[in-house]
Amino acid sequence: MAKKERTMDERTIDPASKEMLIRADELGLGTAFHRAEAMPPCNIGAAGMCCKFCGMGPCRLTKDGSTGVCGATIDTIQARNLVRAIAAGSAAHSDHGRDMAFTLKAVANGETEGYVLRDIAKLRTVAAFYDIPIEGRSPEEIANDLADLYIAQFGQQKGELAPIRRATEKRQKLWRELGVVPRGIDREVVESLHRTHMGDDQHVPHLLEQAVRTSMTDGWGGSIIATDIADILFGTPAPVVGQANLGVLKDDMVNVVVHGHEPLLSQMMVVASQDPEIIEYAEAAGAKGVNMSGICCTANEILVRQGVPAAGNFLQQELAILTGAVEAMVVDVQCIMQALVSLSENFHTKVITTSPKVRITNATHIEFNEHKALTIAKDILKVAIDNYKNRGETQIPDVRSDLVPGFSHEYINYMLGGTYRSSFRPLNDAIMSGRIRGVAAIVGCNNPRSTQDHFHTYVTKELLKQDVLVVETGCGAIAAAKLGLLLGEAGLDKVGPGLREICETIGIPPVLHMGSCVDNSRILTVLTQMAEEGGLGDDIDQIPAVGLAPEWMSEKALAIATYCVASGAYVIFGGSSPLSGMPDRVSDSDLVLNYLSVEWENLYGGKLEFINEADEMVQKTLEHIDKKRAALKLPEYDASKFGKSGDARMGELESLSFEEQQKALYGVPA
Ligand code: NFS
Repeated sequence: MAKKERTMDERTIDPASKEMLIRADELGLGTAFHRAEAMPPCNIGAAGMCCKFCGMGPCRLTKDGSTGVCGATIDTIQARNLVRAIAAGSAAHSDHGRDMAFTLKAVANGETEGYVLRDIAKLRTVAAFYDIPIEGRSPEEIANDLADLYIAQFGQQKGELAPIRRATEKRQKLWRELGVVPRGIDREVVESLHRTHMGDDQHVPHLLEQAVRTSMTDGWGGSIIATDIADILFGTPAPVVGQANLGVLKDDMVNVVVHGHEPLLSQMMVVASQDPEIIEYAEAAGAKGVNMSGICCTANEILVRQGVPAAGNFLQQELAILTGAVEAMVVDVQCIMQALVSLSENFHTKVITTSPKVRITNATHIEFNEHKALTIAKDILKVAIDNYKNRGETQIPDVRSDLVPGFSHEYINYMLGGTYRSSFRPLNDAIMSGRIRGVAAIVGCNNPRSTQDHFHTYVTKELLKQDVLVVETGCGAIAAAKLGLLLGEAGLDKVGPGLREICETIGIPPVLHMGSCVDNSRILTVLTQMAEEGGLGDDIDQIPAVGLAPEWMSEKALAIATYCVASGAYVIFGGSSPLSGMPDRVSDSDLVLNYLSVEWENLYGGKLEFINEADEMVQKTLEHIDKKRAALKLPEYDASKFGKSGDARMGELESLSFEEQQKALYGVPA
């Protein structure tokens, strides 16, 4: 494939990103956008046809029927590559959960600095779920037991991962029958690495079964653990006002951007930035204070809880440095580009690594430790403030959007019914009546090989027009935020008539920002509670819902896709397929791709497909939603039935008889 330099419109739809890419060009500096253009992907590896698991290779299988030196077929190689990616993705999310669990244990035992048990109600709810005694016990005692239970999930060797009991009864039974319930988080990840070592598991269905088992250690393991504990320590999200895009950086303040994933340090940095000692220190340096903002999922963690602005999503990490206005970019784990450090050398920005697990050559390392969290957070901020005087010329794009994030599953439950009758009933009823055609979860990354934010926002906008309620997490949520779709009634002119009625009646944006990528566990919880509420079948695979990652790039995304499939969801991935194989392969040799779409649907009721056209993603989503509606015998979606606000319609209905009301609402007499 020849090198191809793209136009600005092909690189990104985001005006702030365009402005910074022009600045990069003017300064002669490269970014991931430029590097992606300069280096087309290897078409053998990208299609999953390369095996480099041993020293006899790498083997490149470019002809139908060819094998690796050991005799491995292309199907085996593709399945092994997928299992390894899922193991890495699950390891990342789960290790995040492990750090949270150890911190909860330390907080419960008074060994930390700066943290408190903030959401005692959630602590009690979660503990009670696992039969941890709560009555007459202090929050610290309960938290200690919950931390022990969660820590034990990682090293457990036999039995079942405890959080899988949060799935529907039917789903748990299915998993047990299929033998895919994870025994322990670390055990499944290790077994995946073992099985994919040279000379081990070579049977595609058997490998893909382990892919499912391993992915569940993420969605029904580490991610649920991470979300629960983040809520307990930092508060369960509820709607809050925030802002997104590079325009949140401030010319007259010390800009500190936190980037990565674990909220442990970023939350403490937010606390420290408001400390009078730090404000005074910043003022003494000539700034008006410290302006905190975030990139990637750590941005989402502090955005959904405190409304701390998001400077951008994955592809904006370098662009933030290009503003010249960032004193420090403080990173922990995951999604951090090595290029940040060399780029920062052209400016005054300090890239500060903080995790014992992640160092980058030539970055400043200030190691984080939860036992001295507040002190370390202040130390880091002082390094940033000291750097303010070194700031050169800046260019901050005047581009930012307001948004209302913070839709935890607890809040969604509450908002639908109020304090005393919180319930998913109104949501289920809205789907059953056809006001809401179905639900789409649009999640995941940016990828410089796609047009940044284009797929996310195109698919989101098209589905909203079709009365599909959209929930989002991760970098997809930040993309929608930048487009103004997360702002209450401001986005409603772009929404179908039935969904609009619901949004107006409840007072919610048409796109609900549910948090970071580990918070996809919240989406599993919402879907489970919808299934348990009744009227939409008795399990996730019957709900008219689809998951999409239109611009995926990370191994974590593949792990998420797989646990969503195992939970019964249809998942669509945009952009490239790591399993596309040979261009002219005939269907019977597309074993792995077919397995993911056909066999997984037979087994789990969910499936994974790779689709690279945005309109096709929309069309397949709607087809699936309508198929599920038909299977539930719900009325066919008909937008013309709706169009007035909930209140206006209720007024009209009052004059009708009960039968007529039922007919008007559900299309059938009672
Ligand atoms: Ni998810 Fe979050 Fe963004 Fe993708 Fe990276 S930040 S964990 S992996 S790029 S959504």
